[in-house]
Amino acid sequence: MDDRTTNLTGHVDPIRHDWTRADVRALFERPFPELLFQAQTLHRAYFDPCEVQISTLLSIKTGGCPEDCAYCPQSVHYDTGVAAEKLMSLDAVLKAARDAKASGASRFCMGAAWRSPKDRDLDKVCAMVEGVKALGLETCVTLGMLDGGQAQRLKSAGLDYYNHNLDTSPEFYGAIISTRTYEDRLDTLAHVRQAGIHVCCGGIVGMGESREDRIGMIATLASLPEHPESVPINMLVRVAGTPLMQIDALDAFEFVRTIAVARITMPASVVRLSAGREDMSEETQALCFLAGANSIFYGPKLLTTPNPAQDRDRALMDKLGLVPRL
Ligand code: SAM
Ligand code: DTB
Ligand code: SF4
Repeated sequence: MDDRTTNLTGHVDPIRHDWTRADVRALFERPFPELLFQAQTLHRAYFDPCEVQISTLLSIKTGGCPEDCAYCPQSVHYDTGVAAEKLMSLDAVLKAARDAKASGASRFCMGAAWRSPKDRDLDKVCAMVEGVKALGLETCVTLGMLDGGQAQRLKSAGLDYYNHNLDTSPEFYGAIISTRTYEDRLDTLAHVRQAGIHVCCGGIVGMGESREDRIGMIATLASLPEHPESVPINMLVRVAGTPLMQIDALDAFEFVRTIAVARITMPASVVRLSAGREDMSEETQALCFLAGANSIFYGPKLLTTPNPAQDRDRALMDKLGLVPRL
């Protein structure tokens, strides 16, 4: 494993994989101006701070999921009004991918509400990956748990990224999901890595977890043998019918802190300001970009819930002088 990365200034910097909870806690406790300065300094060492990577999401298989993730509108365990659908056709997926490319996305992320894919379904997803890649887009899928062979098949189809979130700390995980374990998640991440696919892995905040849980989540991510290339930080979208619908909203500054700590601990990774932007002020989003976020989901829908309209996001990027990363 190569754990050194050349930054934009040409220096070879060590990327740390030994972040303790005490280290991460100390970052969370820094005065806000110091935390943001540190995050910005590292952001600039590895990236152009004006560039934002743009991904578009498509739910290729919606609803009816057997897992009981307490945040998720697609679980069969909760009555959220999301109907179970079949896997989309290849043609419909490619049409959505063409539209996403025309709108300026560089990556197309396909999500399926599965615990893990069946072999027959995986063949169909592999064909989607091949087709989307042929359009000149980067490909990402999130299909639930994978074994080593399944990861290899996706790699052979040309998959660039696999999204599989740790979601929270190991301690809080059981309060959110009972149908799988943290170890299951880590096992899939290892299979994805072993297959040579880039890892997209982050979590959700605002689920009623404590700061210690946010610390535990970031410390786990930043202590993986290789940092995920892409780290989505989601603000919980509170969906009616899910057990987390009544949870108090997380303070916006705590969300910005979480982004900053992800940036500092995983400086060469792309940090995505993911779900939750629909209810976030422009000012909070701007603070997230200042704290080191450099990616968004673009387009009016996430998987099943709303995301800001494209003209709103274009206007925000223009106001801030941000440009899509090509
Ligand atoms: N079923 C697969 C899995 O769980 O890995 C893939 C799809 S799942 C919907 C992808 C991710 O979406 C979850 O890991 C979670 O982090 C995020 N997510 C789901 N519902 C959310 C919500 N209400 N608010 C924020 N993020 C959410
Ligand atoms: C991720 O971290 N966030 C995205 C993507 N990976 C797959 C999903 C957000 C889903 C929000 C709830 C919904 O729209 O259903
Ligand atoms: Fe299923 Fe994924 Fe939703 Fe959990 S997060 S219920 S695994 S779709």
